[in-house]
Amino acid sequence: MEQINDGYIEVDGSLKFCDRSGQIIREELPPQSKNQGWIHQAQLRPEERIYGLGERASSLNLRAAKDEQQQSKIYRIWNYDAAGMYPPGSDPMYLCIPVYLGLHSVGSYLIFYENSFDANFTFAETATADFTGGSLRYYFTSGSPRQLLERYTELTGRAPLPPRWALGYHQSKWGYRTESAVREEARAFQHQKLPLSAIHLDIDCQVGYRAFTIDPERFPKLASFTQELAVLGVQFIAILNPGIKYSRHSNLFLEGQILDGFCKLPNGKLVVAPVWPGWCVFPDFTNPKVRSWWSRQYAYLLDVGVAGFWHDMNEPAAFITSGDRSLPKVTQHFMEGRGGDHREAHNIYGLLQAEAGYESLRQYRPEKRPFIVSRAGWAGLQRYAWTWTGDIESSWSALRQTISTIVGLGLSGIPYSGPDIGGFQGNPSAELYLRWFQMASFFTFYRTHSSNNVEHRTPWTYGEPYLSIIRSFMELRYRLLPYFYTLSWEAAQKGYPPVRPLFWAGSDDTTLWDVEDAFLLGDALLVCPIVEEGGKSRQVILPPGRWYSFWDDTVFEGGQQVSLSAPLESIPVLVKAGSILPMEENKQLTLHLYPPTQGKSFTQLYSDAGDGYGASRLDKFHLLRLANGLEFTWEEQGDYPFPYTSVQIHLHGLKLQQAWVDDAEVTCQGQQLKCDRFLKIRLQAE
Ligand code: NBV
Repeated sequence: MEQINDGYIEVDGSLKFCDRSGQIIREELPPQSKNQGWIHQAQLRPEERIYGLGERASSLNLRAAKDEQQQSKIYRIWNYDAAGMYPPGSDPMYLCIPVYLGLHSVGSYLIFYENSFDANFTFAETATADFTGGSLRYYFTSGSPRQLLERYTELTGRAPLPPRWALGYHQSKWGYRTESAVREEARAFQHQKLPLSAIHLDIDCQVGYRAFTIDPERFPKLASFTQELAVLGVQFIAILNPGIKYSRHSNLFLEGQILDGFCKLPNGKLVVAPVWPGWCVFPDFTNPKVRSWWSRQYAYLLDVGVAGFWHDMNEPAAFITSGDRSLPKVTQHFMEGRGGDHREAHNIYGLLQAEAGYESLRQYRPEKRPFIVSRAGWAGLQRYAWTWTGDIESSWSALRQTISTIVGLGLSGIPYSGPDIGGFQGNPSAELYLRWFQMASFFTFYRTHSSNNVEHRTPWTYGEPYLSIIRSFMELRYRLLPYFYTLSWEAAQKGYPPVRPLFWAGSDDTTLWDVEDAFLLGDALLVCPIVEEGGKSRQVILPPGRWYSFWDDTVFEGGQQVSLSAPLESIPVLVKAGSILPMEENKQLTLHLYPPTQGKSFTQLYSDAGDGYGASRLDKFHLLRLANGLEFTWEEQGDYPFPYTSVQIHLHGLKLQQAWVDDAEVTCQGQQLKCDRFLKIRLQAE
């Protein structure tokens, strides 16, 4: 018996991981070898749920999904381009990670296999990991979901703080071809009085779809254009695919050849496959020299003001009509000097490209934080990039699917992700786009994007009343930025994903284990999207505690199923009692207090300049429930000056009668009071 931190391991051919009291958390069967790989199995308890495996278009609890024969679904770990459209249920996806979280009546644990080979996972009576190669090296940890994510990201890395603008709204379209089209789009946002933080330029801005190009004929003055957009508060994001045109007229091809940096077959010939630019060769990102060469390519685009990059097609994807749609498995890779082939390198290809991109942005623009969105990745992608859920079809079931996919990514260590709002392929109805938009207002990556063969899609495409409702959600998103940004800081510190499953609020509450049509945003907000056409109300099972309607302060007691109304104008959003929700508008900070039912609660607010690596501050708020009201204290920490010109307190749930700021009585305006900075506020309320 081997003592470990939170319990012990028993070795008797099988391996038992126990908690301190001796209860089994996980029981593994002896590993078996199979061809060049191996099979690793563990007993699952009847009630056990499984989450994770990176990006999945499946049920949140991966064990619940069945294939057409009603057998347990097989999840493949092999990054895969769905090529233009995928429906819910599709597998594999673009960003697979061999990590999962198990949750049962004794506790929860996380398993991460440090092996990038192709593998199949199934979760029936046993959890089976069937790897086609590589060694059996894995990490086990048990604890609450919070602890699991903290430890997993201690191992694989945490997402650095993004630039604050990245948490705003992004507009994208496969189809922006010219400077004037992009200018018109940015101005239309202004004209429609809609906030906009970034515009994404897809492959149509390029010359012959080639990486690191932006057509100078169609974007004649790029440096002044990116500047012009920046003045409007809009960042310019450019797409990049890893395939390099196989042509002596391509500088990148010549440079990469001199470096001997492209992937080759065992016979020494270049691997050549069709992608957007035509026949392409593929940089071998497993070679540090290739990564540093690739890194240098971003420099001139950074110099002309490109703010961030969008890595597409990096599974890597090729236009091959069947099979893996990628490079041949025999493709040779440098593998940091030890040599290997595509069977091992495939899943880490996008990750290493993202590393090269991230290092480039750190090196060539050190005063700003990198922003990269990558379609493919593997464990640790969070250190370098955000992701989006690719080419999902435009349907109600796809809207619903998005919730599980994003929550599952978060539980796999990837905190920043979002869908193409409205779906990539197809034309959503006005209602579908609106409901999708409302939901996405609470995801970290907030972007409308759509295919080149569908109608142009913007927040104003469907006219009224949709436009006004969307505007109100966008405005809400921007008011919530202090909250989002603090969640980002928390993700950087602890690895907690901002978007969480409901069981995050109480993992021993079995009724929450399968909730996949609602999610938590941080600890304070519970978001219940409308996932059905015509839906005007919905049910949700509430985690323990008291919850307030964000919209009208209606009180709901947790631990039960409640019915919530959802007119077209809104989706149900609830706030947990004890939360302090920081919201901003015109440099004014409003602290929304939701009293704890009893005792104390604690909230932090993180602020800094929004970009760069300068000073920061933490404002720490304590809320104490008293017999006749509340005591609210404020502690400041850090060097960054307080960024707001005024502070307002808004009390929810109790009728505000009298208030004292640092012992001096102040007048209240209804439920609100204005104040400067303070140490202690006493609120008399019932
Ligand atoms: O670059 C075009 C598209 C892009 O719009 C989409 O977001 C990516 O997921 N890209 C895929 C390549 C072509 C897909 C058919």
